[in-house]
Amino acid sequence: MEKSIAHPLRKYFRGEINYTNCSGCGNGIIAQAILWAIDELGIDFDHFAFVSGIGCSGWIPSPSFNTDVLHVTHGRAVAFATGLKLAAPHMKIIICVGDGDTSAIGGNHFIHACRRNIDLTVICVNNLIYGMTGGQVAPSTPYGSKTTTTPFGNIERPFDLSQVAIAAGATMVARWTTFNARQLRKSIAKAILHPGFSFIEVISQCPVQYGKVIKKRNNAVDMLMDYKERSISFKKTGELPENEREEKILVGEFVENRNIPELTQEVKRLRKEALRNVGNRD
Ligand SMILES: Cc1ncc(C[n+]2csc(CCOP(=O)(O)OP(=O)(O)O)c2C)c(N)n1
Ligand code: SF4
Ligand SMILES: [Mg+2]
Repeated sequence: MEKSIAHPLRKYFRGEINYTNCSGCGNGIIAQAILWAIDELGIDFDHFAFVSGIGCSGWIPSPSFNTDVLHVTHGRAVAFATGLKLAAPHMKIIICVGDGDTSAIGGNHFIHACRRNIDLTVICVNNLIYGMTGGQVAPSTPYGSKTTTTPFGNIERPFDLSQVAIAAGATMVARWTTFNARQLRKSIAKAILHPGFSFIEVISQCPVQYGKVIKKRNNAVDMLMDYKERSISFKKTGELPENEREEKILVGEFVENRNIPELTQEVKRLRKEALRNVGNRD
């Protein structure tokens, strides 16, 4: 008799698993990395809440993950998550957002959350483009790229999103590509336990929209092989000749600092102090 074996991550999904991503999209690798990290940590899934932006990356947890998932307006995922964390500080909150959501419309929310060191984990799916809306230029799109809105080539220099997070004060920052799935999973687990704002940037293939830009349309394997060849630990960049550095994708855990006060703890402390002061007034 044929036996059916359930996938070990099946328990984290509600009902039918119904992903709308194009085939070959990096979002599936990232969904697995998140769920494997949670599985390894052994924390009850009910203690997690996910907040999604608008964009293909927003559909990683929404509506499939079988816990609280807020799928909110474009650019506002970090703002919603900030409110949620302040109202329910015991929850582990993971935000799934695109590069456009993070650094264009949501740029201000993003940098201020970094500065506040609020205990949130951002998984930023950096496919270097607006995937969902048809392949428009994003603040992360490489210089010179011909996208639907830059048909003669992008004349703006891109943000290095991890460096923006570091400069704005995020206390844990890591970057991997979807080729580095194992390292990604480990960093996500670390980020979930990190008592402060953690930012995980994942360079991820969008074979359909970004594939058009680099002429590898629908070829996810070529894109993954490209990540394999071009990614290098940021600790080794000194060993590279200068003319080779630009081509490389620097990966690794850039920052981990546990000595900065976390925002919800600061609010708790302040509240206690305020109540004590009220009590001492008369
Ligand atoms: C307020 C608002 N502005 C614009 C849009 C249109 N819009 C939806 S997703 C998106 C960009 C998606 O790019 P990104 O955040 O990188 O996510 P991806 O699809 O690449 O994962 C835009 C401009 C919107 N839905 N709401
Ligand atoms: S458009 Fe790109 S990012 Fe969006 S689902 Fe398709 S492959 Fe993935
Ligand atoms: Mg994108």
